[in-house]
Amino acid sequence: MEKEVITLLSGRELDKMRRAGQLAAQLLDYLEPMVKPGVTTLELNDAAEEWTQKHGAKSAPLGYKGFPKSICTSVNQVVCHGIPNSKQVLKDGDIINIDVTPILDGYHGDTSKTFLVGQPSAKARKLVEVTQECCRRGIQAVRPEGRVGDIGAAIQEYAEAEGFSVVRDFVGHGINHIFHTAPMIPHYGRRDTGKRLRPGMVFTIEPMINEGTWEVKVLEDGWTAVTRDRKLSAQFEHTVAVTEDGVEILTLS
Ligand code: EYF
Ligand code: CO
Repeated sequence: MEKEVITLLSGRELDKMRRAGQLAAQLLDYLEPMVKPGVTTLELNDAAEEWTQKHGAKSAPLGYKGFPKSICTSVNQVVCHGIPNSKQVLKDGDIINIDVTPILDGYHGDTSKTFLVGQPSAKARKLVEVTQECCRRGIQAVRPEGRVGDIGAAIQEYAEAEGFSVVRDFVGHGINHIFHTAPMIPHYGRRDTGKRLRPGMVFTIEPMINEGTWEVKVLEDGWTAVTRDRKLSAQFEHTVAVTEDGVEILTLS
């Protein structure tokens, strides 16, 4: 089997990733006040595209492997890669993950957040809180000379202890001037297994946590992944860099 190469970024490249990451975080901040009952997912998409262009960047998802829009908008039972649509109107009680990836000066900043629309149920709010904490614990598990399995183990242990499940079919990934590259970062697994983490590695941590089964199904549009049991799913994502003494979150607001 061919050995996969994990790129270690130079200081100059890391600076570009920092700038792209900050732009991605600012884009989510810009969209947040628009997330209200009555807005369509296409309006969110179009606002994101306009803002991205105005800031001298490009939307990585647009046209990526044929994806038709600029951001992913994943509502309720949609796990990821939801396609913005003029007919999809947000309503009180929904949860929506907005996933943005601007490309600035050739480098990608990838981040996502699940927002509450109005007043979702207590169960939905708990799922969103636990998913955010899963992302935080995954990031906290990153250290130089640690291993990829440490990240997944931290996420899986917490999610399952809280009564939720971890999606297996989509994982975090290396990211730099390339949107998706090595290493893969599963959000489940065992400590002290998998590839060694080295300073200069940059990747996403983006746990998708489900209310019911971890199994997903891709709809006939070929993109939209939903929970097999149609129960809720939530996700948070950051782009992070392994440093000499720990981890740096590049997409922190
Ligand atoms: C071929 C895609 C390809 N993939 C990832 C490609 O932000 C993202 N992750 O955090 C992300 C966004 C997009 C993406 C937009 C398009 N793709 C999606 C679904 C299936 C697929 O198979
Ligand atoms: Co993303």
